[in-house]
Amino acid sequence: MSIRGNGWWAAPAGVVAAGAGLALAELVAAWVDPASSPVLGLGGVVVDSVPPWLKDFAVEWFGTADKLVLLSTMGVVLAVGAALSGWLELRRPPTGRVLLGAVGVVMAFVAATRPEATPLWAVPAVVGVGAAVVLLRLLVARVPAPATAAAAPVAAGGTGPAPAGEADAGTPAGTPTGTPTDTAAETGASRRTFLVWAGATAVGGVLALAASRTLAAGSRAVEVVREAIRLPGAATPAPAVPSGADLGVEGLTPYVTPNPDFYRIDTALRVPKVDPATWSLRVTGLVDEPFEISWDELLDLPMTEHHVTLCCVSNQVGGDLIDNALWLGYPVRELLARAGPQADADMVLSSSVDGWTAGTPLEALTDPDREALLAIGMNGEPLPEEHGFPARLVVPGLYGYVSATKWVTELKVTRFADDEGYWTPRGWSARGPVKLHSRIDVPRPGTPLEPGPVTLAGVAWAQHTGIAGVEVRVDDGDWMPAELADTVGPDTWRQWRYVWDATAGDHTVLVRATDTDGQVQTEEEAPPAPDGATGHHSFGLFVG
Ligand SMILES: Nc1nc2c(c(=O)[nH]1)N[C@H]1C(S)=C(S)[C@@H](COP(=O)(O)O)O[C@H]1N2
Ligand SMILES: [Mo]
Repeated sequence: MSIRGNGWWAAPAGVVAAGAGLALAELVAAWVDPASSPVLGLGGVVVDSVPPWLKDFAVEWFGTADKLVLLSTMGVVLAVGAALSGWLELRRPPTGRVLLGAVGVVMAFVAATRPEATPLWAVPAVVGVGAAVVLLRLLVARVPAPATAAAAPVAAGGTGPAPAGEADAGTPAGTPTGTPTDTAAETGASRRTFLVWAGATAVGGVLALAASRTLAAGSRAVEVVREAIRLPGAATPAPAVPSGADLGVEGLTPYVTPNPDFYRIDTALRVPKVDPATWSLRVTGLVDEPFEISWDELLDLPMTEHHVTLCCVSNQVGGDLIDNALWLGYPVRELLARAGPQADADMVLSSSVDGWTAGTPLEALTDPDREALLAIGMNGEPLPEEHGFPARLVVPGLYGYVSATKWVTELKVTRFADDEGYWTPRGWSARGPVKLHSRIDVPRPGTPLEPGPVTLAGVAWAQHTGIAGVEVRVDDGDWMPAELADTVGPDTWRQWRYVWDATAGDHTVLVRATDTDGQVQTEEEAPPAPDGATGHHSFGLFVG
């Protein structure tokens, strides 16, 4: 064991070595497959193992930034581990290298066992961490000795060859150095040597990362392909949105959500890049005639357009993980009819290119009165990449986690008894019909209000059943009927408005909806897991 220094330089040496190695891994991954990045692979495993309460917490606190938070946290953990490996390598070689190597083995295993992986996906981790191990040795060997320790002889019987850094500094291992002046000069020289090596490694890492980004930008080609797509017109167009669907209240959520504002939820740390030219959808499982359909074949089919409000099961009471769009697609029931589901089937397990799956009741997909679509268009343009380009499922009335598979490539006809979607073994219900709900958007809590007429407004939804009424209550008053906006049909949310004659003081406002079956939204509070939150959206307002 060498007793050089106190680890001050060894820790950054570890970080630089590991960082450069991971940057090299990114470069190799950009060439193998951008999704084979060991960091993304590790992140994917973390995402896949998150318990429901933590997922809820992350979505609630960080919203769509939850992935950024995850990747930053991973970065910090990896940096601490790398620093530790540097320190260990200095104190007890080769434990630092062993630690890095062990992490590398885990990363290679994880990358190669991702749902969409090929064995080749282990290569970036192996190359990157292999490089990190070598760099760690090279850098730690050049860690400058502190002025005091430099004068002390290295313990006899030290393991391994003399670290190269000592040779560079012109001090043979184990030889006591000369005068204090010599020592200072040598320490300065060895520090320079170390900084040159560490700096060169860091620069190499940055260059590798930059090169990997440039290579990955090649996959922007998919965006170019997307922009060139001219969507076919709808054989069955959607009814026009009535002008009364938008009440025009300032601050109220628009009836149709513009694509850039549409909420995004998925487990993908990197948006899958799917080229329509290589995309196809397979219909398999318990069917008489399994088949596969290409992008060009799909585009030739008669398309249907339909407004559907998509909602996430993780949505909290009053939450905004819900939006409405006009979808263009081919009815899933036609695809299923062509395959011919067998009598004992009751579920369709749809899968995405990234291995994510949803289990949807077969009857919801074959129902002639429910426009379950294999969607290719969203609000008049091809699906945005983050919303499933080139094709996804949209099923009115079901939460996204059991229906809305993005980047979909397979519909496997099966049984609930035999298969389960991604979220079911993670604490979420196998079936997820959307729950009746309503939300107050205007005014926002904390808005200064004056006594007199105050407009309360929001949205209410009961997808595929339809909203029949919305009522508002202030404090302990009666439930007062709100004005309902128009809608194209039961599959979308509806705006509502109520003009409240506000009096000075503190008040609590509540909202509840009634669906067209006469069911009244329950006040009973339930968390999102396992099958959707319930309770009245309510908050305090001060009028003064
Ligand atoms: N491939 C894939 N599709 C997915 C998911 C996912 O994680 N991966 N999440 C689902 C969930 S939970 C929801 S709520 C909707 C959200 O769709 P959006 O991101 O277009 O709003 O997509 C669904 N489709
Ligand atoms: Mo969701």
